[in-house]
Amino acid sequence: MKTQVAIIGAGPSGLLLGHLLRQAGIDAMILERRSQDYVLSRIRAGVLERTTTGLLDRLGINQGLKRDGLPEDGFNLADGERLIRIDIAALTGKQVVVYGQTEVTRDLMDAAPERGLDIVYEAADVALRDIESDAPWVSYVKEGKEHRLDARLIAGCDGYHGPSRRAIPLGKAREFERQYPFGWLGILADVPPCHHELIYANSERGFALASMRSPTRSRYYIDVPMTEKVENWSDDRLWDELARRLGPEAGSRITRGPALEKSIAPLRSYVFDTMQHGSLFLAGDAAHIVPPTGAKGLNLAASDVAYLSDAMIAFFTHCDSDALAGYQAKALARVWKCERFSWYLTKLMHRFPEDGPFEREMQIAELDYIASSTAMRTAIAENYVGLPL
Ligand code: FAS
Ligand code: PHB
Repeated sequence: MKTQVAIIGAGPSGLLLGHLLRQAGIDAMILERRSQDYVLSRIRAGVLERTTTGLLDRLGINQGLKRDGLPEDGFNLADGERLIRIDIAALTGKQVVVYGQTEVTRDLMDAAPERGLDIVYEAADVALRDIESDAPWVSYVKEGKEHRLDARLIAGCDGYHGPSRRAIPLGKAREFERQYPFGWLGILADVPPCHHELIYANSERGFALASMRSPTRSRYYIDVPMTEKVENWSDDRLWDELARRLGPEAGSRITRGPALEKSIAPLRSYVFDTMQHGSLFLAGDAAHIVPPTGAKGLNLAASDVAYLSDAMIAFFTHCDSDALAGYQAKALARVWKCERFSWYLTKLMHRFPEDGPFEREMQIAELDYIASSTAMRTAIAENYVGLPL
């Protein structure tokens, strides 16, 4: 089989890239290791920047977004009893939209057949070949049979654990990593949210986040030590802990219900500073990971794809190799800014076991400054709504 761009991974970055290339008349094929249902069973991000919703609008794959997306004018930082509101609409003129990654992924998958975007699910043993040549190819096994897909370019959109990044010789890249001593225990439940906007809370007992998916479906998180096991947390124990950490006001408004999903996600900052190697291009979690505190994971994957699709379209339609060569620098510049913002909010809103009273006073002083300074809230708002491409 032959295509112009072989895409590894049917997560948000692979699907968005596939659709943008198809819209420009460029052939693309996606190889996904898991089944469609498995990919859709993941509960991940929930906040979309304007750059991400802009891509869905550009593709015309925005019916669900328009129907069910919740535009948000602000979000809140809770520090004990104090609630500091970041009025993103007033400070930046922009909003974010709450619309689940699961819904985005489903909309992109559903639109694929009618737009001629081929997705091979349950493609096992994907291996990248001759990536340093102009004729790279990918081998994979489907229903026990070996297959070969020839392409002009390969896009590694296979997440942190995928094969694409590992296909790049380590000597060609630098790795930057910060592991955090805690993970996020999340719960999804069909209960109304305790507040109409997101609340990030830094409490004596630790971090909590009150988020939502719809007026009747909520998503909450607390931080737990990385050694923690989800089975140690009954729904009741988690609801009790959320009420304590979100404070008397928001905590008292929590509606409890059975968990639809409960899982622990590790927190990590990671950058692999080579996003092109020969004919292989990395995008999304395959090249970088941010802690979810800044709601940047999915949005950074989308901005990579905005840059990469433009470069690939210029290459295939105008033989513009410079556009391809320019992808990495553009993407990495935005990656590092989002890494900084996600690390900054994580430092501000979590209690680190190694921190002492001085570090805590630093958090309090920082929150005091945010509460008193429009300039500081504007800086946070600009980063939260999404930096321009
Ligand atoms: P993805 O990981 O989404 O997609 C990669 C795809 O490649 C997957 O479908 C995978 O099955 C496939 N793949 C892997 N290996 C393969 C192989 N060998 N062959 C073929 N296919 C292969 N962000 C937030 O903003 N808020 C959150 O709350 C949040 N929670 C998260 C929780 C978890 C557990 C994780 C891992 C991430 C979370 N994120 C969150 C970040 C998340 O949104 C990611 O940034 C986003 O999924 C990145 O999208 P992709 O780059 O497409 O990678
Ligand atoms: C979510 O709704 O899942 C969510 C929202 C904001 C974050 C992280 C996760 O920062």
